[in-house]
Amino acid sequence: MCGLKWFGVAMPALLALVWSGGALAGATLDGVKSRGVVTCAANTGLAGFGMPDQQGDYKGLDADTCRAVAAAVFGDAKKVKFVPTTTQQRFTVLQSGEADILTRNTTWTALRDTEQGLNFAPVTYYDGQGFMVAKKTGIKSAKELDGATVCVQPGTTTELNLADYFRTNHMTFKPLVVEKLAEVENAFFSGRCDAYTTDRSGLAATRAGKASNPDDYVILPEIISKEPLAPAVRHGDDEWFDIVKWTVYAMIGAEEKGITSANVDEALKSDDPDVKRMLGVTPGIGKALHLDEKWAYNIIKQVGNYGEVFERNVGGKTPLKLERGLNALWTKGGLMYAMPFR
Ligand SMILES: N[C@@H](CCC(=O)N[C@@H](CS)C(=O)NCC(=O)O)C(=O)O
Repeated sequence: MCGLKWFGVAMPALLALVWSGGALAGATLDGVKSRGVVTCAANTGLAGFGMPDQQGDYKGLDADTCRAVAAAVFGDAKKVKFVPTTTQQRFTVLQSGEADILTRNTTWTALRDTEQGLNFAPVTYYDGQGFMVAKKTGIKSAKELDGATVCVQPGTTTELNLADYFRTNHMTFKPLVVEKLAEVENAFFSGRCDAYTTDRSGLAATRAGKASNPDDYVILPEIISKEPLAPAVRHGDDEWFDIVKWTVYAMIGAEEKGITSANVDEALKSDDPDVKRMLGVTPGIGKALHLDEKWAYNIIKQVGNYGEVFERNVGGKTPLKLERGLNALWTKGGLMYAMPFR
């Protein structure tokens, strides 16, 4: 039998149209508006990406992505709420609807993008996994780690890549798996593991923020994986997915056009048709996203372009001192590239 029919559409097909993968199409923006905040699943201890300061105000590149979405939706980057999550909880918090976006140094992988029901917005930080050791060990390469005890957090790509790397290189290791970041860091700094492994940005954050003397630790040269870190939303709500996607493109696109938080008002007078469409001087994109035409203007004015966000949180003048590298614009040898504003 063909089951229930409604206006000629088979019921299961209709349900699949409206309800796919856990999110009601269009429901997220409505929910965000009625709550008056964009809720983001956040990291609680990763300097430069997501971490509350002493006032409890979340700081970092991921936190700023959340603020940028709030600027796009409400014209007010402060209308955000952060839900603290661990590596393991982050997906459930998004899936259950407790958060509208996952902004928590999360790697875009095939199974997360499919089976786990996530849709990834553009990458906000191209990373790769590395190892950190104490300088006094004299270890210069990951190839010298045969037989080492390695500290790692569960529920991460890190744990999986670690096993792949040692197996591929015919080496053995003893994993010391610790769920809480502070505890895994303590285990490493107190010498319970020979090496600590995670995304290289995370190693830089831990070394800068938690080591009693950062110079006593070295990050080994090997990059053993690709870790494209990107914001994610639930499957099934294209409207919300578009908003988060184009928020990231607005930040990258603004940097491509040389538009900053400081000169965006000047840029409103630009003759460049792309800039006019991006800033809503020529209307259309805002309406298409179901947002105010000033959506991108508000992001740039209140949060900044991608380069500003990068430098403020993780760049050369911050304790992390990360170089742009792969995160430079495509015009400068990197991978950051905004889709056309038309
Ligand atoms: N990018 C990797 C790793 C993400 C991850 O959770 N990294 C750790 C180490 S940098 C972390 O953020 N820990 C913070 C915490 O557990 O509070 C993934 O998506 O699985």
